[in-house]
Amino acid sequence: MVSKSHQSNFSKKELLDFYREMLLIRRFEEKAGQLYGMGLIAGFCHLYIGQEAIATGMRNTMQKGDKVITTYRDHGHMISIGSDPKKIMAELLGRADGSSKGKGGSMHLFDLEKHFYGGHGIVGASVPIGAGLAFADKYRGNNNVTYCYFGDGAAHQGQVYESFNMAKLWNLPVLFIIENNHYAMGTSLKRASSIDELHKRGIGFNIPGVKINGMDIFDVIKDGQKCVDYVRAGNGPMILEMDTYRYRGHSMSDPATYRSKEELNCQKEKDPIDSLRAHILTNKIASEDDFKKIDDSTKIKINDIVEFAKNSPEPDESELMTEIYN
Ligand SMILES: Cc1ncc(C[n+]2csc(CCOP(=O)(O)OP(=O)(O)O)c2C)c(N)n1
Ligand SMILES: [Mg+2]
Repeated sequence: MVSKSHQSNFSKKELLDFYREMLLIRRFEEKAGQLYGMGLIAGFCHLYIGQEAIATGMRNTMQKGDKVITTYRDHGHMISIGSDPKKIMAELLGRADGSSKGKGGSMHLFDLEKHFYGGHGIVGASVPIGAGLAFADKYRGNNNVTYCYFGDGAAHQGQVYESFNMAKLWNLPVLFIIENNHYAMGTSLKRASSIDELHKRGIGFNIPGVKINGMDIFDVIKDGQKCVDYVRAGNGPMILEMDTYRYRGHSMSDPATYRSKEELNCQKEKDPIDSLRAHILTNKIASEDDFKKIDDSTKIKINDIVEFAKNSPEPDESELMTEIYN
């Protein structure tokens, strides 16, 4: 269990809101997994289970106008930024009421109004695009920061380093946030990387980096906030390596036989949602009864989300060739 002094800075409402949001993401993902198994979701689907503290924690450091861009493991980030989960689920089911009218699917979520710029299926693609978003803000002379997420596997891509160079050269207001869940599909970081501390990958570009415990929402917020402040103050980019773990396989077709049960169970002991709940209960900030209410209302919310998505029609045939590259 987590036990650090900075936890006490949050009100009961804030703490329960963190819990509520992370639980919503987890239950949403579990439901998406079930619906995939039932054949209601087609194509690829990558779940965020285990990594919830990163999206929820970093969202807590954001200001109005800040942007988010991420990979195909995007459901949790889009929920966290305040997009309607009903539209997200409808998008997963390829329905007309989906956030991209059912044409993007799980990997290509997008919400311009919330400054959420996707959802990208190409490994590493969020990085140059994220640097470009930050360039636009710098050019416009505003105070916004771009939160640019990518994985440990993506951290080996050439385009990432071209972007690092330009981002530092022009001191762009971008946070490069590596969600290091230690696996890229079935390949462990240990087998693929010459160093295991990915936050040091910016040294050659003069970009500072830190490693953050991504399983602890309090660490994410505390350490993440320092980095955001540094970038927002005009110092240029920073690299945040979030140490995390995904509980499920890479995507729905991956039984994850490349890692041991012991390894998985060891990681689950650090579960971000359970730890927060334990912290709140131990410190008598809220009661079991408060949690039961949240757990029950989350169940109802998920049912409503699924009903909405299932009842949404398939996109009309006339939509087939609109808003796509052809
Ligand atoms: C350019 C490119 N190469 C390969 C792939 C196939 N691919 C999809 S996900 C993935 C692994 C990426 O792992 P990581 O960056 O650690 O992200 P995670 O899935 O762990 O969140 C690969 C190789 C791809 N989509 N794009
Ligand atoms: Mg990974």
